[in-house]
Amino acid sequence: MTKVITYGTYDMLHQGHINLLKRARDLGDHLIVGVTSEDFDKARGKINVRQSLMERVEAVKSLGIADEVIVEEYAGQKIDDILRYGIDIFTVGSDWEGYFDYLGKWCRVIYLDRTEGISSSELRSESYNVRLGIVADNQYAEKIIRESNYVNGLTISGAYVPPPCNLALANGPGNAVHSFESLSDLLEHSDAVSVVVKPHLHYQIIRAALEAGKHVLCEPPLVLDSIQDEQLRQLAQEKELVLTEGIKTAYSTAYRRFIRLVQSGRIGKIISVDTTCTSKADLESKKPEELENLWGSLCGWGPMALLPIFQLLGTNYKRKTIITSLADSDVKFDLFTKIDFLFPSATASIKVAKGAKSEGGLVVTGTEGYGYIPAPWWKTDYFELRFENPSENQRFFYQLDGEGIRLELVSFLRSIEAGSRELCLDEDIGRAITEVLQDFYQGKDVEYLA
Ligand code: C2G
Repeated sequence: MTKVITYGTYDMLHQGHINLLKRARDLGDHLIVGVTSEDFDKARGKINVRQSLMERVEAVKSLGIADEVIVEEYAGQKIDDILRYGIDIFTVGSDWEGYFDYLGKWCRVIYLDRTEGISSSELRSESYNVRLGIVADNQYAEKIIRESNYVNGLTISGAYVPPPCNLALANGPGNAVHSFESLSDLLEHSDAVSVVVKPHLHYQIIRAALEAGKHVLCEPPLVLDSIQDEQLRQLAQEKELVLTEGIKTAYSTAYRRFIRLVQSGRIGKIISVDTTCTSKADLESKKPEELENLWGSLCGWGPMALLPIFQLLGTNYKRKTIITSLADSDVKFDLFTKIDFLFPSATASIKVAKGAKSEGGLVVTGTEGYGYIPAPWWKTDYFELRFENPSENQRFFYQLDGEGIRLELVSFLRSIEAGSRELCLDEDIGRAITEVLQDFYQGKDVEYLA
C-alpha cells in the first residue's frame, strides 16, 4: 500500500484545494491530510484564516477524498508524521516547489500543479472588503497603513490630516497614501476610520464618523470625558456600528495567553498587577505650546499600562492615587505619572513616562508564584511563570509579527463583518480608561510632584 500525505490550511475550501486533494489521492492507495491549527497558521504568518480548525477539518472530511485527516500543529511535524504513519509520498501544490525537498530524506516528494486563478485570500477579499480611512496627526499612522497590507479585505481609502498638522503618509517608500482635503471627503470614500490624532480631537471626529455610518478604530483613550465616552458608545450602538479602542497588545497571542494563564489560577490568587511603560522623548527643548501638541505620558501610555490591570482585576477599584510630575502645569503635560489602585482584594500600579526611563515590565504577583513579561511587555512574544522552586518555572514564546497591529486590524474587520464587538476591547475597560484620564486632567485624586 502506497501511503500519501499532504498538508494545508484549507480555509474556505475551493476547487483548487479539491483538485490538489484528488491528484494527491491518485498518487497512492491511502491519503492522509494534515489541516493546520490556528496557532500554527498564526506562527507562520497566516492571520486571516476565516474558518475555525474544526470547520476546516469537517470540510476536508466531507469531500470523502482523504482516508485520514490529522491536525498539523508545529513546525517539523511533517517529519514526525512521515515516520509515524510510514509515508511513501509527501505531496503539496507547486507554489511550494523546492520548499519541502528536505523531506526527500524520508519519503518521495512530489509537487502537484497548483490550480491557477483561485485562492482563499482572494475569496476572503471578495467576500468582504472594508475601505479604511486614516485620520492622523502623527507618523504612528504609517504603522497601521503598512500593517493593513497583511489583512485580507482591508484597503486604505486615504488619509485626512487635520490642520494645522502637516504630515505626508505613505504605504512604504514612494507609495504615498491618497490625501483627502476634508474629513467629510474621507468619510464619503471610506467604510471605517482609524483615528490617530490627539485625544482632545477625538470626540468631534468620532461623532462625525458614526453619524456618517462609519465604523471607528480609535487610538486610546477614546475621549477625555466620561459623558462624551458614553454618548459615543450609545451612538455606535444605535447605529449598529463598531467603535473600539486600538490597544494593539490586547490582540497579541503571547499577551492573550499570559492573561488567560494568570486567570486560570496557575500562580494562585492575584495580589498585585504592576506595569511600567516609558519612552524617553526629547522634551527639554519644547515650549508649552509645543507640548500641547504632544501626547503626555498618561495620555500616550496610560491606556496600554491600564489594560492588564482592568482585564485581571476588573474596573471596580475602591480608590486610586495619581502622582504626577508635570512639565507644564497649564497644558498638563506629564513627564512621569504613577497611579496606585486599591481593589477589594488586590492592589495595582502603573508607571508611565515620556520624560523618564524605567524597566518596562509587567509583573502579576500571585499567592503561588508570579507572571512576568519582560520589557517591552506591550510588544511581547515571550513571558514566564515563576515559582519559589525555579525548576517549576515555565517559559512561553508565541511569534508576534507587527507588534499586534495586524491582529488588531483583523479583529476590527471581523467585528464589522460579524456586526458585533465581541472581538473588541471590553467596553467597561474603555470606560474605566477614560475615567482615569478624565480624573487626571481634572486634578481628581492627583498629587503633584514639585
Ligand atoms: N492549492 C492549489 N491550488 C490553489 C490553492 C491551493 O493547488 N489555487 C493547494 C496548495 O498548494 C496546498 C493546498 O492546496 O497544497 C492547500 O492550500 P492552502 O490551504 O493555501 O494551504 P498552504 O498554506 O498552501 O498549505 O506546510 C504546507 C502548507 O501547509 C501548504
